[in-house]
Amino acid sequence: MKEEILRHLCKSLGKDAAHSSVHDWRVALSLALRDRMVDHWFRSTRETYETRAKRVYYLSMEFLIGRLVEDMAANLGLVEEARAALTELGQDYDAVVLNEPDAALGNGGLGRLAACFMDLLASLGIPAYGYGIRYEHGLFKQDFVDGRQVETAETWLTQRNPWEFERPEVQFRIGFGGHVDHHDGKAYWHPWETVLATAYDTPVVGWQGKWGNTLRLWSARPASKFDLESFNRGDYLAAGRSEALARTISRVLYPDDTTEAGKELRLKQEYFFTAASIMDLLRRFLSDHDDIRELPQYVAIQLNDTHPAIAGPELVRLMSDEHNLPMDEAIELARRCLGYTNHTLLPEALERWHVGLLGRVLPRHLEIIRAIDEDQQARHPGSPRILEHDHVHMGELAFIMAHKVNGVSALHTELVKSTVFSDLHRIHPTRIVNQTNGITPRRWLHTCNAPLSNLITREIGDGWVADLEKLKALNQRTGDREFLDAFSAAKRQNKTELADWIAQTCGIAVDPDAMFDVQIKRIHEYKRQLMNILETVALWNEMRDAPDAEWTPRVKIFGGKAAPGYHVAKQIIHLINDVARVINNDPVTGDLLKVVFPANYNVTMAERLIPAADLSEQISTAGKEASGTGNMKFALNGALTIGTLDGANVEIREHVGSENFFLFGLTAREVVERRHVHGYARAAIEASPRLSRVLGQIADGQFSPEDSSRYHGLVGGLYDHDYFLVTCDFDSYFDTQRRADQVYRNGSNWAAMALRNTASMGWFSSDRTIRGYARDIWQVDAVDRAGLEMTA
Ligand code: Z2T
Repeated sequence: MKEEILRHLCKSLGKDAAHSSVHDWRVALSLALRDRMVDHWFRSTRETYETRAKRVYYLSMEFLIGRLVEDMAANLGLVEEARAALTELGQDYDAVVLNEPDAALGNGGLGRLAACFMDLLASLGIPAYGYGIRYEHGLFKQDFVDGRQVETAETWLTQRNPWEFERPEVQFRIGFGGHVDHHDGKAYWHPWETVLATAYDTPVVGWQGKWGNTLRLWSARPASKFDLESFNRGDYLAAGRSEALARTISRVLYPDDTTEAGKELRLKQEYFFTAASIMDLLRRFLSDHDDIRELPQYVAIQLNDTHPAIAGPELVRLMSDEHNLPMDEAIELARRCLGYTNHTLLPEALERWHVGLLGRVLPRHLEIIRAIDEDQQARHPGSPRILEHDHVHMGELAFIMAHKVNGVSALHTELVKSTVFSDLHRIHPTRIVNQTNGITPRRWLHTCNAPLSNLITREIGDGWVADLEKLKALNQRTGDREFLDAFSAAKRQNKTELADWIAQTCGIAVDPDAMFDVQIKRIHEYKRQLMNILETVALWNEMRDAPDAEWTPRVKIFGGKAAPGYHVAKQIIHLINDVARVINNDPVTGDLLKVVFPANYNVTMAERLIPAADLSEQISTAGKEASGTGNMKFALNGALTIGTLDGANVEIREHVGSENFFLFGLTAREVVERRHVHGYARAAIEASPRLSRVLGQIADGQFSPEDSSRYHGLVGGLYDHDYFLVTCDFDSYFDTQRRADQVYRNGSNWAAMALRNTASMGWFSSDRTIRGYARDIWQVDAVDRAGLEMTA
């Protein structure tokens, strides 16, 4: 390893060890690790080719990967070797690892899920490709200026990316606009502008390095040959168009998570990567099959939300316009290849495109979408329409073009059936299935939490890393004082390290013995960070009223970004920072209460915070969070959850036991009913002196003395239209927090409950999730080349 690192430093980077920076060492280490992946990777590709195995294609606008060095080293079993090599070379391994920028090609849960799935597909030996966009700029960087969020461009590619292989020979021409000619019963699309999609491949090797898949990300280039022709013809504008579009199309990730952007460039991004991926997989299929009718036996395409839903019409277009299949046969064939995952019920997130816009950008696809709509009407008269009120509804399109549609938690899937897609569900009663989300135990316990991971391995061996259900054996230790002490000591070590980091980055001293209470996720009204900060103020009030009472010291930790155009979310960030400033400087409460909000929450920060958390905040309005996956990461790392009956919380609570979960709040059904009660918010506030007091303080400017009306709008909104029922759940949330305080003060009971959480989370491994997709949707075998035990 040492020699390989030195060789790359010298031969690949052209650097002399004596004059190398931590960046150079990091890139050299990455290249040395990448070398070790390549053989596994080739072998996998060859085997798939030789056995003509069915391939899975996971199409996703987002892959929220984070750092790769440690993950790759861990999967290859080379962490200790790499550490030793760098140490011998006089370098600090941890500093080298920390030098890597996060690949932040995603907004939140949806993109992180795609990244976890890539790990699992490789570990289970399923031949698979992830397809997405190689954004030049990932999710924006967040700073706080006077407590306000300020965004700047993220620049992960300014340094070289050692993981990827550029594939200049893999190129597809992607057309936009223009017109369609029809003659002799055939359609000919003449695009107005064209860009080239070129591929960058990152090998993804699974646990124990036995199998490798490819993450292929597309980058846009000007279609230069085309340019030159136009240029020579004197059509300078056409030449410039391709340049301009190519420069923007893979430039930046849209920063909205669950609100639809609806912009032309976004539609072009969606078509760009989807079309390139479909052309690529068809080319691969046709290189060793003659009959396109066999496609569904060899190809499963999964659509990660509706962002790649244009895959349906694109497949139909290629099969009918280029391979001369009749339209209805093309539709049926495409359907047998496609699966669609729905990730949200929020109406503002459901993608719809104005027909004018879609017809302008993709004229042939609009014709095909009309044909699909008619085909559906002919077969199922009265079916919901794809085209309605001058809009193309991508949810309906994806549903109709997929043979399976899945939700991401049990509750979410039931709501998909009974709300957004109730009519389509009646027509296609077996199409909707559930696949509850999961997380990779490699990154989210083994690699991010060494103290706990080592303890578990000492106790039950290391089989749990590949088969997380093995953690169940820890349930026998919940009465074992000595083990519980060791379990608490691991948590305590993580908390000490986090406390040091908080001191360094935020300049706030926190007590590692206080309860670390963490809410990290995108800032959104439905996730109710607002309720959390209101509860913080209420607790502060009561601590000040009786400073000598028996309090459980708390550190309230927040992390998360707001979409740049989401005004209310940005106000919530500002409020949290304003409250933090006041509370953290209050000598009366001192160490009893601190509020910490480090800027620029990302995957790397999650890997620090989650292992150190005592309490996990999963407090969304019931019925709104499709699943959540952070909730799983916390419970796996031995945090107790305070949460509502929402998303996967429901299933987590069933697995860990209701006595080991702090439940509060209205149910999804009660939420819907409560909204019908006239003046429910005002009534709830008036019934709660505690909440009234807090809202009064905030509205009066007690936390914003320089601008006393700053939160009039935010507070007024709660009185007038508290759509997410912060006011209705506030009291039960506050009371449940105090119950958590009590249990925490009795430390041994807390540790036993936390251990039950860790021991019971095996089912939430993405092993189980991916096996579910393989069995119910893709019809492929999980071959278990990593030696995992087959349980499904
Ligand atoms: C996202 O992260 C999620 C849903 C979206 O709907 C978009 C984005 Cl970027 C379009 C999240 C859900 O909010 C979350 O509950 C879920 O756990 C996650 O997707 C993965 O399924």
